[in-house]
Amino acid sequence: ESTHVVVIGAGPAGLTLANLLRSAGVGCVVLERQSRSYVERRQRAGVLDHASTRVFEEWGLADAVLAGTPEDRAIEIRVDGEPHVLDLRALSGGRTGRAVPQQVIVARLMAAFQDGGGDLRFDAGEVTPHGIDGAGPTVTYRDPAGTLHEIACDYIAGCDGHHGVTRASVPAQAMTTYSYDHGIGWFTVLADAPPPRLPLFAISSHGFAAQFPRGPAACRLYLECAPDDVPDDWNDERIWKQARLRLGDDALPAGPITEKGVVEMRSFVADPMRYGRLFLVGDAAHIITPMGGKGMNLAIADADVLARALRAALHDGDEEPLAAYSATCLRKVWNQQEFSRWLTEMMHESGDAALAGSFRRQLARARLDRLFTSEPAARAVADLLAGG
Ligand code: RFL
Repeated sequence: ESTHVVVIGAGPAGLTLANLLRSAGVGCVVLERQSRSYVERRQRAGVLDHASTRVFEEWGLADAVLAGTPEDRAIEIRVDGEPHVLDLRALSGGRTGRAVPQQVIVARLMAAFQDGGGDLRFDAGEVTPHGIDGAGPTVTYRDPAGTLHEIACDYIAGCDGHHGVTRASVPAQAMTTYSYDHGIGWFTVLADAPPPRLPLFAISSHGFAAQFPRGPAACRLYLECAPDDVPDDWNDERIWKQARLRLGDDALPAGPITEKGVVEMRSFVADPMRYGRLFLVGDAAHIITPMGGKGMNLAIADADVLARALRAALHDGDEEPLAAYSATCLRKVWNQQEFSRWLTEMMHESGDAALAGSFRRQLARARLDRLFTSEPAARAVADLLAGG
């Protein structure tokens, strides 16, 4: 069996890439370790930034992916209970994104790919790339019946997330990795409780909190916590009490909590995002904290760059864009890492003086205040949220 590209992993990176390759007329097979229902149920991100919406529009996938999804037009930053609204639509010159849960995007991308005859194989065990530094790589995997398969290909796309098999198959000396622990914890819950009117960031001396819509009837809460907290430290009563306190809203409606966990507030970047005929895409190459909402969007941006480069290589024999793939993606990755770190520092230090000391708290408050009093400063944030 052979194809042009084997895509390993069916998250946002792999499914976006697979759809774009289909649009480009490049054959591919997608191998996913998990079952279809597991992939469809995995809830994480909730915002497609403007740059991601442009990717789907430019590749003719706007109807399939974006139809009916609400505009992400503004955010609220609540400081000690006082609301400040940033009108992202006005500040970015209309470059808004869409508020849409990750699992909705994943389900739509899966449907679009398979409706068009795409080859997507779930429950693929022991997926292993071979010969990535040679001219003819292969990928082996075991199907649920236990049969071993081998697919020969021109290129392999590693879209298998942070703990996948592809980055691990690159020799350590061939890649520089950067890792950063932000020194804080975020406890997160998904709840079937009314979402806030706007994505809400709240700053107070009680600690940072955020509440984001996840569709019309659910929300995600993030609550700053100790980095070594475990989910059992947070029962429902503590969750809603802290949410009300930090959001400055005694009447915040509660609802059944459907998922809880502690987010690792860690960043990671691998450079280069390529080894031989293997290209790393999305979380396989880099992770970023949820602050700023860029993880899924960087995965989609990488997929766009790679699809264009593979089309040029396979259709036109032009390898230049593939040679530039890593540098092109990493410029955006580092820009967004900086933005995410900047937001994290500002939003945490302006609340909690214990975190960085009283002098830095005043600096963080000045940075925040600048967003509400200087239009150029607010525009810079809206521009970064739009995704460049
Ligand atoms: P994914 O989504 O992890 O998908 C990887 C896929 O590869 C499969 N896989 C394998 N398949 C075959 N063989 C193997 N050996 C395999 N190993 C793994 C996995 O089963 C999976 O299907 O990576 P991808 O596609 O790069 O997409 C990245 C995004 O999912 C991720 O960046 C975001 O979810 C991050 N993230 C957020 N991003 C945002 O843009 N905005 C947000 O608000 C946001 N919030 C979040 C988040 C991530 C979170 N968690 C759980 C880490 C909130 C949370 C809580």
